[in-house]
Amino acid sequence: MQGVKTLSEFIIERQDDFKYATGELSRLLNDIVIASKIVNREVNKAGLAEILGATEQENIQGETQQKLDVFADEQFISALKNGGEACGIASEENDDFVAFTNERSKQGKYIVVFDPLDGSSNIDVNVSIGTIFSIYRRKSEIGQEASIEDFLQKGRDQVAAGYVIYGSSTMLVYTTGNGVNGFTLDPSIGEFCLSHPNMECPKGGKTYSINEGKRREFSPAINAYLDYVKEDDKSTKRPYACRYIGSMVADLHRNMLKGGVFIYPESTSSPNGKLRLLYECNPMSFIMEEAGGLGHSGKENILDIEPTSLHQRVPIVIGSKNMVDKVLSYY
Ligand code: AHM
Ligand code: MG
Repeated sequence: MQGVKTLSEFIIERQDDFKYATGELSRLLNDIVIASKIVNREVNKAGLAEILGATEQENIQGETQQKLDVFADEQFISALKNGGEACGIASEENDDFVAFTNERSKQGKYIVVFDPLDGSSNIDVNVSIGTIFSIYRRKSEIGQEASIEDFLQKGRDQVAAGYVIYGSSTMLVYTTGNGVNGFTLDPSIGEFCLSHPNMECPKGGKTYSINEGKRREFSPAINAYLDYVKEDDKSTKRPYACRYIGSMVADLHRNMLKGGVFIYPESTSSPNGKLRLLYECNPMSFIMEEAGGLGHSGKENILDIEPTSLHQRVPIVIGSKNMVDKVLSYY
């Protein structure tokens, strides 16, 4: 029987694939892994915590119980701050970026941006949620505090990106630009183990994911595509199946394994869509592209967009390459 390969072993083994390899990126990834294990533990008992917290809002230490997304945010920030490899972070939960002021962190070469708990409206109903992260080399001088230019980098400049899906099992999927690998958490040993080496997104599929309830607000192009997916045509496996979890990580993870397209388009009430360029669209597009898929805004490749603000939103069409191309053909 072949032994398991843990994520920590894999990260060290692949360290040399990375052009700036000095071990810091490996340590940074390990900090993220530790935070995600802690978040996983809390996510798994979220329902229970609510039952226990129902009569009293304070926990045993007298601390007010926090919302899980705030808890997750704090876990990632403290793991990255204590790790000392990142000079700062930006997250969906914070209005501004956080520059770490301790001396060790100021020497850090990287910044991390993340969505600590994506799909958080699914927490209360026990449906899969996720964490998304993205790592860049800093632009500001080493030894100084992180500045805004460190965070407003194109997705193309990411050095690593990944997601964690807290589903029926917990998985971590990441890339450093040399393919995509997936690891499943074995709760009995508390380790992520390599379960999905060299993940490739199928070029085509028969699933589309979109919040179709908003159809009347979508452009004629998206509406034309939504007519197309419902037509009867055996040769192209239509009509397609619609699957929409409302958790980007879970929808994209399924499409990554089975093929499919995920669309969060512009609409009359949200001209830039809903999803954030830095925390959601860039990391997911980097992973998808590394797996042979594509992420596109309808105007340009997501990874080529020059960000202008931290919480910038962007419409997105992402997933199997041929399916994304088909959607774009209607624009
Ligand atoms: P969140 O970061 O506030 O959780 O929002 C992001 C989520 C995505 O995971 C999901 O694809 C989308 O919002 C669903 O939005 P909607 O309910 O508008 O379809
Ligand atoms: Mg989100």
